[in-house]
Amino acid sequence: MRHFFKVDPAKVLSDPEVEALLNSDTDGFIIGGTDHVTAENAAFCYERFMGTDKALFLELSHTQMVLPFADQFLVPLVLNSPDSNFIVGQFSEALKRFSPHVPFKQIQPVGYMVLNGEAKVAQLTKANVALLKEDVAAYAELAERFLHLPVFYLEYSGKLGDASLVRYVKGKLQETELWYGGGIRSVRDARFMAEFADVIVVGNLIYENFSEALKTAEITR
Ligand code: 1GP
Repeated sequence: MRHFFKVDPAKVLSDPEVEALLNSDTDGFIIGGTDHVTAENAAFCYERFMGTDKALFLELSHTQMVLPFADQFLVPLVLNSPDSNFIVGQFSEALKRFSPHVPFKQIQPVGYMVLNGEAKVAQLTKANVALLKEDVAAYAELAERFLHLPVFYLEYSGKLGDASLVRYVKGKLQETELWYGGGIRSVRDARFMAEFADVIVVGNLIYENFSEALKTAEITR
């Protein structure tokens, strides 16, 4: 099991906080957010973490965020959005624009399941969150067996999800990694979700309770 911090370019972190995150037990950082993310704040944020020897991903929620000096990109395909723009549309537009200079080896597509209907990302993508565990498992199989995606991400941003769903979905995947993110507000929550997910992602807790956020990374020890 691995642990990543999701760092929002639109939110403020002091230099000592960045230092503490870099020195924490986390396995890596995802730079990304839903609101107010611009090329400028994404670049500023990414550069503060660039010296790390941990994993460092730039999550592209829109194409203006492409930074030429970034190394590893995550491209979220929101599989349960009815709007194909959030699945492949905006990225095919980007390929048209940037081809033939697209560093495909540095890009990981991520099959996203947006599951908290109250989250901004759910509203933006109009994700269908009224899903049974069998529906989510079918998306997981689609992600692994049909689309061959390296990562399937259960995204509950802002709310702790259903651990029995995480376990059920994990049982359907063999090669595709299962990432879980959303609502982890304590070490206890982190352990709870880490039992079944290959990766847990801690976001808002960084800005709400910094010392507890750091402690969630200690579960990797
Ligand atoms: C967001 O899943 C992550 O993509 C983290 O969610 O901010 O609720 O921790 P939280």
